[in-house]
Amino acid sequence: MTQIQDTEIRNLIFKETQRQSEGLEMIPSENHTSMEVLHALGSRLTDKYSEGYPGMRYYGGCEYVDKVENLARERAKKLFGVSHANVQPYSGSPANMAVYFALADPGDTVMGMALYYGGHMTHGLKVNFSGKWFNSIQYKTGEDGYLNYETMADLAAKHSPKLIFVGATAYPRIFDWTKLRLIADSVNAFLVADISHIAGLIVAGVHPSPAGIADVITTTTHKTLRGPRGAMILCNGNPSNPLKPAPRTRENLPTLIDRAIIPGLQGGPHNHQTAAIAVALKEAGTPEFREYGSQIVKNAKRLAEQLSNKGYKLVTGGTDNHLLLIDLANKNITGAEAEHSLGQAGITVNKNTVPFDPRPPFDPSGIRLGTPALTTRGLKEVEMDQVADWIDASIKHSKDEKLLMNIRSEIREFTRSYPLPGETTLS
Ligand code: DSN
Repeated sequence: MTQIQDTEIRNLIFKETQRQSEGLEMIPSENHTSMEVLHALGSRLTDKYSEGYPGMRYYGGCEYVDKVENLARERAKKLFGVSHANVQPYSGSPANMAVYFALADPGDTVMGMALYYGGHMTHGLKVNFSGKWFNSIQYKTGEDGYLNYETMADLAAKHSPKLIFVGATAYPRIFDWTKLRLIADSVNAFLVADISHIAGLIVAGVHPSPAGIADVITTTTHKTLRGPRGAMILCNGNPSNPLKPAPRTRENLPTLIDRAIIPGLQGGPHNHQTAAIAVALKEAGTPEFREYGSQIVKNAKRLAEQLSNKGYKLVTGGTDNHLLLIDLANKNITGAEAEHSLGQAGITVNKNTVPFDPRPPFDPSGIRLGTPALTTRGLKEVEMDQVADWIDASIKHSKDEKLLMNIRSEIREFTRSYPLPGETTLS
């Protein structure tokens, strides 16, 4: 394990590793990175300041971090099929903030998917910067849980947003980028695709890519893409000197984005994070990763089928991607209670609102769960049947602590056959 001499922290790292190893991590935005990614994160690159961009830094000694960042940028461009990549955003929210900063002014009208219908805070939630600093128009799903493109088009026509954010944290279906482009074009808005949840699926070819359709793509790097915590902003256009301001045109997107990150919002890039992103991007370019992405979806579909057969009400009736959103209203249990009992059994999920949820966000009706991390450990469809049985039993018998402990033991035994990446033994 770790060489850290600080025993308090070392023990906590050990405990967390053990928790992950002996349980089933099913929060759909989480994953298990490779040891190569972890090694890059724990490297001396963390010591280096390098404000600016490769070849244009405000600090000396950047000859190697320049090469690291260039490698990350080149790999991102190739993998996603775009001409420009900024790999410096510290994480997803700062990446999205940079896009607003680049393409809109405070007070401008922007449009995004409501958090409680599957969107993200930075897509215009009233208490987030995106809803406080901008005139945020929020679209919802229809009663069936699907995005309704006609309603979105009407909303855009009515409000003429300057930019439209599309992307989700709890939407189990495919995005139709072409329809979304038409909506954005109808009001001359920039279209921003936040693919944080589905980036790995896009790379694997099991979800359509917005590259060449959306104006800007943002993504975190630690979800289905299976890299370190971090984010990227991708676009096309002609980069010019990021030290000089540029008019807001599509041609200038690279410069607008780069200037929004620095000097607009951030200081020194996290070079250890950039190196780990580069490593993850190389891994994501392999045939094994394509196989992985495709298996994530197969596993999610199988789990959806099994849980539906057991009477669970899945939002939209199933899934096209890596996640399931379950409305527990018919199961006489709240999302928070289910999160708790599943946690006791060793299955980590999160409580989540469902569309038109009658309950409040902190005590919602549903749970959100997904297959990226389990698929990394090598679980396939047949194992999803067992996982569905454990989920069902833990929800049905949520008050039976003895049963939950028995399931926990079964899961602990089961997971010994599915080690975390690089894990041989815990002791
Ligand atoms: N926290 C992320 C998620 O769980 O989906 C979104 O930022």
